[in-house]
Amino acid sequence: MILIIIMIEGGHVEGGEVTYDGRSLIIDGQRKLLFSGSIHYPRSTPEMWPSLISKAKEGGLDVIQTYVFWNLHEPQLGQYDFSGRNDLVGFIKEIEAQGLYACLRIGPFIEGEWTYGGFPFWLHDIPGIVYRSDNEPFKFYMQNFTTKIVKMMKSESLFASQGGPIILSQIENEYGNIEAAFKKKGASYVRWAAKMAVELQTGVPWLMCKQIDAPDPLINTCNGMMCGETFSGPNSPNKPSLWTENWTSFFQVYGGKPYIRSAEDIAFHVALFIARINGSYINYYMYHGGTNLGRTGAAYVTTSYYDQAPLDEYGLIRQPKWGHLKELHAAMKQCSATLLQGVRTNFSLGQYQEAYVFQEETGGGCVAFLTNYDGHNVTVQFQNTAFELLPKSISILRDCETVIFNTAKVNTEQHNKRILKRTQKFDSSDSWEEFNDVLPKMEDTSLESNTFLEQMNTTKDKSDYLWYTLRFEHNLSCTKPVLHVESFGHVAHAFLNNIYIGAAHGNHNVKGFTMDIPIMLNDGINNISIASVMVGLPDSGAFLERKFTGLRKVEIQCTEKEFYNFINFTWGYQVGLLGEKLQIYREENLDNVVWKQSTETSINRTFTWYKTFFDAPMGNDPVALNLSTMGKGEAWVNGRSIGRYWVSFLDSNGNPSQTMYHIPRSFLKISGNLLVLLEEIGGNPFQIFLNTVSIINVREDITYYHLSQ
Ligand SMILES: *[C@@H]1O[C@H](CO)[C@@H](O)[C@H](O)[C@H]1NC(C)=O
Ligand SMILES: *[C@@H]1O[C@H](CO)[C@@H](O)[C@H](O)[C@H]1NC(C)=O
Ligand SMILES: *[C@@H]1O[C@H](CO)[C@@H](O)[C@H](O)[C@H]1NC(C)=O
Ligand SMILES: *[C@@H]1O[C@H](CO)[C@@H](O)[C@H](O)[C@H]1NC(C)=O
Ligand SMILES: *[C@@H]1O[C@H](CO)[C@@H](O)[C@H](O)[C@H]1NC(C)=O
Ligand SMILES: *[C@@H]1O[C@H](CO)[C@@H](O)[C@H](O)[C@H]1NC(C)=O
Ligand SMILES: *[C@@H]1O[C@H](CO)[C@@H](O)[C@H](O)[C@H]1NC(C)=O
Ligand SMILES: *[C@@H]1O[C@H](CO)[C@@H](O)[C@H](O)[C@H]1NC(C)=O
Ligand SMILES: *[C@@H]1O[C@H](CO)[C@@H](O)[C@H](O)[C@H]1NC(C)=O
Ligand SMILES: *[C@@H]1O[C@H](CO)[C@@H](O)[C@H](O)[C@H]1NC(C)=O
Ligand SMILES: CC(=O)N[C@H]1CO[C@H](CO)[C@@H](O)[C@@H]1O
Repeated sequence: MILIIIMIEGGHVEGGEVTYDGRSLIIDGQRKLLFSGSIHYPRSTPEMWPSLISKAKEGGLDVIQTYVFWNLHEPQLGQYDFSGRNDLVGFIKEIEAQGLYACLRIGPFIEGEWTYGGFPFWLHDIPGIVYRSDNEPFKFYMQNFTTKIVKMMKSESLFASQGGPIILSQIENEYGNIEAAFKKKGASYVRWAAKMAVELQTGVPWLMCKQIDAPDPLINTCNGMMCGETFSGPNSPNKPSLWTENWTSFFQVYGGKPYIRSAEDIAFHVALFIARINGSYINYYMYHGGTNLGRTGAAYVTTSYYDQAPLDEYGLIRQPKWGHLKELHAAMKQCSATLLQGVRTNFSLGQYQEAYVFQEETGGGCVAFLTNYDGHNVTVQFQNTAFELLPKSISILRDCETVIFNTAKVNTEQHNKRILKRTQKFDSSDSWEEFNDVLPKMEDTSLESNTFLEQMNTTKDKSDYLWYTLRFEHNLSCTKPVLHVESFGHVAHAFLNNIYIGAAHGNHNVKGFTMDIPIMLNDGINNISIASVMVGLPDSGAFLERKFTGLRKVEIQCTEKEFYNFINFTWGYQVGLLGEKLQIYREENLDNVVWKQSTETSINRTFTWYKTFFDAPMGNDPVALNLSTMGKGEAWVNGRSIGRYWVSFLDSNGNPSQTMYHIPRSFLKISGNLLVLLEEIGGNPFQIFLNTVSIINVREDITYYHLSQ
């Protein structure tokens, strides 16, 4: 109850010693029922943080949870960056200023659909390194970074034990999923990581999520959609049931459809977690997803991240999710004293119906959860009163009498609709200028090798693009040769004798793809150039340091007997595109290349840069580009990347996974904003629209429809 008062009054949270027992976290001697939401600071901008955090607070959250993004903070070994979107301290201080708590998931492996799971790529080149194992080089760098972050938080007095907002920290991340792959070194690594973390003496508990063997005093926690059903509970009776990731939706990949998880379903599982496994901390993953700006998304992950969360990509309230959960939080807070102190009993109310009752031993407080797992309405008798239970729902009864919330009953006021207003079309042909990137020839490349090079180790993640170039003398007799390419990269584009001959791509769920293109060869010398493209680095699995991407095989096939296998030929390599090297997306570098006016013939060109200038839409509404007529590439506004786009990869219904691309307001000035697009497949820039995004409230019985992207 005290917590609620603090929340309503706002202002500074009173930190204090954070401990726990089998029932809950205990902050400054008070038991806590806490609702938490993930908001990742680099997936929005510092200008957006105050409003995101205040909407989270208004939605009934007590805690903001974030990962710490190692590869943003230490892009080069020993060179740190905590500025702008990387201002972790600023983000935590904003949480504190709004009177909320923070949960800091340091990792420093985070997965998180973030490129390379948050690891800086230089880690790959540390001799003898094996990530996330009992391996000395890895442990050295993990400890070094973790220590750096903890010291930074301590020096700003941000742990609750120092009077700050951080009540929990996390070490590692879902390691239980891969621990077995490391055999004995998995278990010893878990023990080392726990000990290392505890020795940093933060004064607040450490968590390990999805880690059933989390050593004392670390708390093992649940991640998933249905922790009320799937969690086997804490690994000690002295630890509380905490849910660190209750997925409000699911991340989206290119080629995939948005995952719509209903407000009713989320509310059901949150209530069940509290009722059935004494849950006292629930975190929504994500509460605000945001945008994978730049090249920060992991393999195939869309630039828009968890747009279906209670706060959408733009930070706008998504109804009915936000409002329904707000009501659930308020209902639970009314009962929190009983939930945290009462004795729980449960009994059957029918074949698919169950009651969970929390009864205070003194004072008489009572809370009941009447659960109906069935898909039909049923009427049950509870304490001599009849209650009608909606299908797949939980009714929450204050004083075990009055229904104060039903998970399946969404308030009809709580609906809204996203409005996209077109403010500009980039259609007049004089508005665009273009530059065709240069196709590298073998003799221009500075790097040669007579075996295929692994892509990530060659690019060092400086670019998504790696060119493989080859010159060979043709002497086969066949008339219908086929270029056959096998790749572990994500996309391949092939050129033969300077002509584009085609592309192919893989998808998130299958490693690798093949491409077969009928070709015509010149007599004598022929040139092949293949661009192998990554759409983010992998972010999961054991032995990430050994992952192999890029081309695996290139052949020209005639007949079964007559073919060239180019695997042992000498190939020339070029990392990245010329425009990237010259950074022509920055205004000061535009003159590094010669741009020409775009015309109607500029449509559908591969590896072409387009630039134009535009004025910001009036007002403060969020801004987005509709790139529905483009193919695949990356976009920059005033020199800052707003992310990769990939519109040509259609989902199983024939729709692009993402057409709207967020331009954070703070990237814009009033007029003369430079927009640069790198288009790799072919698109039409004359049909691009600038939009503002807003929401209006609508009543369900009048009009309500889910607006997809
Ligand atoms: C991290 O390692 C560097 C040397 O690589 C050292 O200078 C620094 O003090 C270490 N930091 C911590 C916090 O251990
Ligand atoms: C929840 O608390 C009750 C006592 O109130 C206890 O019997 C039960 O084992 C606990 N459940 C879990 C999953 O911890
Ligand atoms: C109480 O709940 C537990 C766990 O959900 C279940 O195993 C048990 O059968 C329930 N008890 C009764 C009496 O329904
Ligand atoms: C359940 O009951 C409600 C009214 O209490 C009604 O609106 C709804 O249609 C019923 N649902 C089913 C599946 O019978
Ligand atoms: C990675 O590239 C370096 C050269 O930059 C090379 O020495 C090393 O063997 C490569 N490692 C792997 C695993 O391919
Ligand atoms: C045919 O071309 C391949 C590849 O250029 C070369 O290895 C081979 O020696 C050539 N064969 C003849 C008969 O010229
Ligand atoms: C292949 O590349 C070489 C060297 O750049 C060039 O001289 C030759 O004209 C090219 N051949 C074709 C058919 O493009
Ligand atoms: C390529 O070279 C390797 C090592 O020399 C050899 O084992 C392999 O058979 C060669 N492959 C082809 C297709 O010539
Ligand atoms: C774009 O060009 C490709 C060949 O490069 C062609 O297959 C495709 O039909 C063209 N698309 C449009 C819309 O013109
Ligand atoms: C994006 O633009 C296309 C036409 O260029 C249009 O059909 C589509 O509806 C627009 N998408 C949105 C979400 O406005
Ligand atoms: C780990 C986990 O809980 N996964 C579940 C996530 O939710 C979906 C849909 O409810 C389930 O299918 C998964 O099993």
